[in-house]
Amino acid sequence: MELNDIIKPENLVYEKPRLMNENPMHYCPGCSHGVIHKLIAEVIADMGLEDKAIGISPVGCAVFAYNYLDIDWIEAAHGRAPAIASAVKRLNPEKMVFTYQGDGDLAAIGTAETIHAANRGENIVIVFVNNAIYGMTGGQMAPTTLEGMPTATCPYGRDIALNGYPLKIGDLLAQLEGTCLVTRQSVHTAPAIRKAKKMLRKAFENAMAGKGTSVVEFVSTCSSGWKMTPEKANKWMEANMFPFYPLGDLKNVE
Ligand SMILES: Cc1ncc(C[n+]2csc(CCOP(=O)(O)OP(=O)(O)O)c2C)c(N)n1
Ligand SMILES: [Mg+2]
Repeated sequence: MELNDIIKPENLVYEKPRLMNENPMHYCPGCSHGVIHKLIAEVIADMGLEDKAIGISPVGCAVFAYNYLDIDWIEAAHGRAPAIASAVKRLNPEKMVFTYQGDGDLAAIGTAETIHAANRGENIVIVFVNNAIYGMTGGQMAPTTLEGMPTATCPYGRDIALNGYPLKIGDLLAQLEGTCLVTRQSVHTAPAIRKAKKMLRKAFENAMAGKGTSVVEFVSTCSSGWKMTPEKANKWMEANMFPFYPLGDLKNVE
């Protein structure tokens, strides 16, 4: 397209991704899940994988992910998405199979499924939304809750002596032979969204090329659970989450 065409008003329309339907989202204002859904919809369409993508949705705030993206989905029991994804991919190797999981789902009740699927090097993508809290059930402490961070079940802040250390499960997964990509991204700014989209595409390509397990962690906010405005939550995330969960690739095998 020529520059003159690009700046015509009819070409400046910001369109919703084709794979996102008209169902109104249930997410709170400022929630990262909606942006991450959008990126997944865009990358699947960009790669022409509309008929090949199978998502495994979690238990957590993203439990209704299947309501918003018009691709095939299976709903997993809490934490079991990587086990289901393993089976679906093995039975349908030509499909692009991904899980979509929160930190409670992936790093608490589903720790075993996550680690063993990644250690087996299943050719799946794990999309991991780390908002450091159990968003859906009212903001309880998650394994990834930061030291000193207040939640409904640790109102005075996470106490290491009592609750243990926050779990850097991304670092742990990067140590496993079966993972080919473990990357930590965020969607709080336009440049971060662009970078995250690139890495999501790389992960989907790895799954189609049979390179092993790819993990895309999104360091995210939860305005409701954190009891902050969306703007304050983004600032708090930059100041507190990023130093502990630094963005970037933890492992990227070419
Ligand atoms: C077997 C089982 N145990 C517990 C629950 C309750 N439960 C629902 S969602 C959830 C935590 C979700 O947190 P997370 O995975 O971080 O997702 P978020 O809502 O923060 O996106 C829990 C404990 C459940 N539904 N099933
Ligand atoms: Mg969570």
